[in-house]
Amino acid sequence: MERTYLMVKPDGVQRNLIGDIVSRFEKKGFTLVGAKLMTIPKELAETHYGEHKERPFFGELVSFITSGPVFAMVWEGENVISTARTMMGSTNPAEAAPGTIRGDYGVRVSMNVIHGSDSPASAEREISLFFEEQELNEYDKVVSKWV
Ligand code: DAT
Ligand code: MG
Repeated sequence: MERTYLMVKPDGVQRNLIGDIVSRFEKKGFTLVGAKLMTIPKELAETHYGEHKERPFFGELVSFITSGPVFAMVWEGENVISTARTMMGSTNPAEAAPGTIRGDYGVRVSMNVIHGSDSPASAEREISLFFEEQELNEYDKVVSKWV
């Protein structure tokens, strides 16, 4: 079963959006396999966002993501990586469709509420950056045959 790494960013935590965001993925039919509130160390932030190292906004991105606690999560389900990206909406909240998380709650690209892995390779990489194997829970839900 596919897994993805999702994280409510510091703006989402400050704005009390953890519950709403978790609720959206629960109601959709995905399974939460791991979660924790954490403040990301600078080195981990730089590794996580390594692909953007040369971008002009890299410094701002790292300082924002380390500025307060994030809610780090691993979710499981069929096509969860791409479906979660669809539920998040476009990177720039100004262009994100209404009904998506960024479309409903974001204004600025630099504070866009949520992160989600964009491919199977980045999901695997990001899950192992943020979670130890024993923090992830393997379990079945009775409802799983219905969704
Ligand atoms: P996504 O988070 O949708 O995967 P990304 O990987 O292209 O988007 O960029 C990572 C984060 O960097 C993004 O969520 C917000 C920030 N970012 C992207 N483009 C930016 C820009 N032009 N100015 C400021 N921050 C930007
Ligand atoms: Mg990305």
